Amino acid sequence: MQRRDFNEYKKNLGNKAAEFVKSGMVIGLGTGSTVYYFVEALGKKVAKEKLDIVGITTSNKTKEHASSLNIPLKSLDEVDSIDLTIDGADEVSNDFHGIKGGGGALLFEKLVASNSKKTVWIIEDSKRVKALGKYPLPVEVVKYGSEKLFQKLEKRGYKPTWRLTDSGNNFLTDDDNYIIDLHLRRISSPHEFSRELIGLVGVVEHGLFLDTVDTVIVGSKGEIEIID
Ligand code: ABF
Repeated sequence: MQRRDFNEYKKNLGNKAAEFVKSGMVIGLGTGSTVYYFVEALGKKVAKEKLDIVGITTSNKTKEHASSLNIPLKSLDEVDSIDLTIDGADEVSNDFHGIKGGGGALLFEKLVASNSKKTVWIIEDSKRVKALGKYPLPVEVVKYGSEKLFQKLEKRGYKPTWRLTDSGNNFLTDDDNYIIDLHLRRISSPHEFSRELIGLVGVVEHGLFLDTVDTVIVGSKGEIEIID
């Protein structure tokens, strides 16, 4: 698919998601290349319609982008709750569970999502899967003892790899933690696996977003499908 078409899909998805935003709302602003277009559309809507909204960001990257568009922002603890969060995802299964964190923002994304009345994911059709796991599962870990944790994951057969920057250093999240990606191919019992991972000392959070999303907006070949 031409890169231009791909970005066209993302733009359509971003514009469609912006239609969900009403004045007076507190909006969770996700992270990723599709959400980028939602934030662009939201910035235009705020300016054109003098929309009275507050954004709660999920990453420094989104914070910089939203600030550059004069979208009013607050931190999560400055609001009572979030009315609507728009975010991306890396994989979405038929039963509406997801893998997120390809962009490294999973912790703040899950914090924002877990404080949102409604969560909407905007994804390109190729992200839809029967079962989760083909996409490497991001696990955010504290630095101290992370080598030991890596070895533990290796012993359990989870095929861990360190998330690295282009220069080969450990990728650091906005919360200054490391990310280990697990190459599982298929996660047969996501809820059980979620409990196992979160039970490991040193794991801060992982990219399994279970029972989280309310609506998925899917873009493909110029069509937009809204699945509730
Ligand atoms: C974000 O959206 C991340 O969790 C995920 O990596 C990213 C994927 O979206 P896109 O493909 O639009 O960049 O929420």
